[in-house]
Parts: sequence; C-alpha cells; structure tokens
Amino acid sequence: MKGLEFKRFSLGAALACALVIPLQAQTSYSALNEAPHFFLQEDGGIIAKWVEDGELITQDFEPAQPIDLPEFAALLGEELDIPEPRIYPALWEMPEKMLVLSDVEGEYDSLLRFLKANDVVDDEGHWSFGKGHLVGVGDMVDRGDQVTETLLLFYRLSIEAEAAGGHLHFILGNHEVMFMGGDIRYARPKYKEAAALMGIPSRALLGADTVVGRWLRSCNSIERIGDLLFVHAGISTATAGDKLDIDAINTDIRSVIGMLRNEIRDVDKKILAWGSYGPLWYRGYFGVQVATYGPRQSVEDLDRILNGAGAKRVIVGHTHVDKPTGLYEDRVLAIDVTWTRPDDVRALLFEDGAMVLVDIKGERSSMELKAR
Ligand SMILES: [Mn+2]
Repeated sequence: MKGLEFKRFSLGAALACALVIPLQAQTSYSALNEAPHFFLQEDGGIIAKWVEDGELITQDFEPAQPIDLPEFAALLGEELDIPEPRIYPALWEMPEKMLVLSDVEGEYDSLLRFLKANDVVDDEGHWSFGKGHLVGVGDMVDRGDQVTETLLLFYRLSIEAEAAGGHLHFILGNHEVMFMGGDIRYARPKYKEAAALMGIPSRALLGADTVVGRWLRSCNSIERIGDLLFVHAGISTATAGDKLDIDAINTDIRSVIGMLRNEIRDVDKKILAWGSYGPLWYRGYFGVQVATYGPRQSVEDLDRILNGAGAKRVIVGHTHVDKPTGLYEDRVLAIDVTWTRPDDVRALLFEDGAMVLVDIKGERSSMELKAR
C-alpha cells in the first residue's frame, strides 16, 4: 500500500517540481524494517537478526540464555521459548472447541485482531483458548508485508497452546513450501532485501537452522481432526491413490522442504510438493483452470477418498471464495477468504458439536451444514 501511495505521490511531485520532495518521500517510505529471525548455532546459542530503518541489528544469545528482546515483547512475549522440535501427529480427536482459518498471507495485524476478538488470545496476545485448537490451513506467508510477524505469532502460540492443553495446527500451504524453497515471486521485495542485508539467500530466512524454519518442518500438510480432513488445496485421486496415506504424504513433503521444484530428484515427491494435482495446489473441487488442475472431481471419487481417510468432510483454503462455502453438499468446506479486507474475513468455529462462522468483531453467524 505504502509503495503504491508513494508512486502516485512521487509521479505528481516529479511533474510539479524538482527532486527534493520525491527523495524525502522515498526516505520516509522505503526504510526497511524486518522483524527478528533466530539462527540456531551449533553450540546451542542463538543469533537474532533484524532490520531497523535499513540497518541490520544482530544480537547473540549464549546457550540457555533467555531469548528476550524487549523491543519485540508484544510479538515474542517476554521470553521466546525454543523447545526441541517434534514432528506433530496427523490424527487428532475432535476437541471441544476449534477455530479454523486460512490464507492469512502476511496480514499479521488483522490476524491478531481476529484472534483477540474471538478469545483465542488475550489483550496481550497470549493464548487464552485453553484446551481449544486453532487450525491454520496454509498460506500464512507471501503477499503481505508482515510475514515474519505472522509466523512468529503462530510459532509462539503453538508453544503456549501446548502448555494450556490446547493445540495449534499449522497446515503447510504451497506458499510456505515456495518461500522455504526460495521461490519468492509472491513475497514483498523487503524479504529479499532483508536477507541480502543478513548476507544470506532469501530461503535461508526460513532455513532448517532457524527457529521458525525448523518448526515449519515439523508441521504437516494433511491432518485429520475428528472426522474432518484438513489440507491446503485438496486431495486429487492422483494424491490419494488406492487409499489416502496421510503419514506418507506428510513425510514425503517434509523431506523436500527447502528445495525448489527443479532441485527435487524424486519425481513422486516433486509432484506431491509442487504438482498441480498435489495437496498444496489442486483446484479440482472448484472446476477452475481445468487445463492445469484437471476436471472437477467426481462426487464418487471424493467419497472414496474421504471414506478411505475415515473423514466426512475436507476443509481447504488456497482457492479463493468470498465467504466460507460448502461444496459437494458440504463434503468440502472452502475457506480461503481475503485478509486484506479484514471486515469480510470469516473463520469456522466448531463448538459443542456445532459449527458457526465468526468475524473480526467476534460476532457469530450461522452456516448450517448438511448432515453427513
Ligand atoms: Mn495456496
């Protein structure tokens, strides 16, 4: 937004007068700021790097030294916990309450407002959802200019949720895999610039040796919670094969994170992580761009895949909808709404055996699901 405003302004100014005004404007608009990245060191220490007004700032933490950056306390909490990573399970019991959202795309401010309004976090941004579960169905990165903030919030909440007996499910989307592989076509230029200041390639911002990048590598691409299946884009018959093997798909995608499409030698894994029929890209529930994503999946195939996975419905992001929409008589719930219009965002709240929509004011509206 700011970039666009500047362009409009500077064009007018350049026509009207000399260089002075656009240059001043550029100084105030283009100063680079980037939230901290935490690089794990072999000795157990951590180096934090962030950018303030175009200047790289580095802070070293000794092994076991608390990670406290007062300047970023609102984002990180007073101390950032860094537990040993573990691969998250992919099969879960249905919790008593569960909020499901998708495709935040770096819109951290709206995400935080949304979570506060729906009592997932308190006024200070700490987990207040108790034993509830929060599910993000992918594409939290790219497009927006607060990608790092968004990921750090999810990372911190994953730890706080666990401590409260709840859980945060971060399902990987194609944009997480793209960014981690170094395909940053959809990222703001600031990320490339920040990486350059740190002397690393862009993908190293979420490398396996970073706190957030390591955590993302422990997340799944497909999970089943109760009788609901969660996947970023959808499950094609090519992905499912005879019977959907959730664990194998998670393991295979995990094994090629950090690689670009053309760096992956194993064809099956390449197709899973980057292919248009893969779970992070498929659009076959929607019947759009059929030349790339194939024809609309038949209800018979959909039922066979769901039955094979022990699920009644599948919840997806990735393909845009104006509001959460049930397809195939609510076998598919599509929830990729636009977070750049926060007032239009709706997420799914499952509570007491029912589902409602919630908005950024915390207001609820009904979305009657067809029985399955
Ligand atoms: Mn996507």
